Amino acid sequence: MNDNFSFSLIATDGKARRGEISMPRGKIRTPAFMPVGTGGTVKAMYMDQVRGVGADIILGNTYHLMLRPGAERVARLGGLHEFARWPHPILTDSGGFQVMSLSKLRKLTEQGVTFRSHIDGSPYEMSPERSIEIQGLLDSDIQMQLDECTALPADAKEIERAMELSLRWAERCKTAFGHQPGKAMFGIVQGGDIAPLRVRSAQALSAMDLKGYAVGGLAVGEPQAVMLDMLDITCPELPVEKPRYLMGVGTPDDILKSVARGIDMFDCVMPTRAGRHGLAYTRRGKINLRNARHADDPRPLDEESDCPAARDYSRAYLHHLVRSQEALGAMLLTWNNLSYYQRLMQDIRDAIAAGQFQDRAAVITEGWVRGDL
Ligand code: PRF
Repeated sequence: MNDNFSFSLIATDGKARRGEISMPRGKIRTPAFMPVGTGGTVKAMYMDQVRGVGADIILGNTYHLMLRPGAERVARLGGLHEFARWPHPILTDSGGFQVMSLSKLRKLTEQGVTFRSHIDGSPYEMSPERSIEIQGLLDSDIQMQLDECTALPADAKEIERAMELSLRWAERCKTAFGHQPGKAMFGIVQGGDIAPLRVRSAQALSAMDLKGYAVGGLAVGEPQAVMLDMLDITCPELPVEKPRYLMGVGTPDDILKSVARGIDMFDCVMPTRAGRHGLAYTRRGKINLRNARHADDPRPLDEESDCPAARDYSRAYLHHLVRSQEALGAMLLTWNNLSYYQRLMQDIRDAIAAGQFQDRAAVITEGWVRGDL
């Protein structure tokens, strides 16, 4: 196995890229979808199942883990891989985004952010340096810079201030991270929905020669067309030979359209959260298992799937589990949804390698809208 972090492009099809990240804990086939394992668990899934559906990497959250059980404790217990029993690569988000959306009484300065825990109200400080320190204590393989994400809509001045602050924090994170051969620290492009600010952010980060780049500040309230415009503007400013990660995105449709614009990595709570709310993603679209029309339906979610949750249980049974609020309902639907997402990524990778990405994307999209459920 490779001692270093490296990214290689295997094929391109238009702007879509088929690649591979190689690092000591394993390989990541791209385009990749990272299941969200916020607090050291991909909710309602055993790690064996997460691996079994084809995930090469999962995401963890600095914010949640620093509050509970605490980064120093995780380090004493052997790091997050050992603690959570996931020996493969882990990417951690830096905490800035979660502090802004979850914590109380936040105060943001040049130095960093102070806030109170959403769990017990206790006070915390997080600087760019502390975020990298925590991600190191967790033993994260791909660490993210601390950034400030501006929710949209927002004033241009406010977007610019947060973007420039994020650039200065990127420099500090780069210094704090130092030289760690088998690991990577990614910068995060900000700039809201303002094209010149996106270009400025992407160019300044590119000049820092980081190991990978995320596009942040999207899917935060703007229409999909705006997000796609921002990707059209941002991706050409990023170095071709480095991986590109679109944070917190998205629906299967978002993923197809973002891959078409040159994105390599994704994470989103959608498949796991939807699974806990009775929603199933399938080749033929989304199915709400709460709906009474499924009560007598003996058909599985997808008879052609290789996931047992999709193939071996009737919709009537899944409906019953969801209505009864049984844990197994959340477990089976999460399994189905992550299986669907990973199957989608495999289809995308195969299609790019075969030079048939656009055709394949059209067929996949057609399947959702035909609606022959
Ligand atoms: N920054 C960080 N994490 C994020 C985002 C961001 O902008 C987003 C926005 N979609 C999701 N997660 N650090």
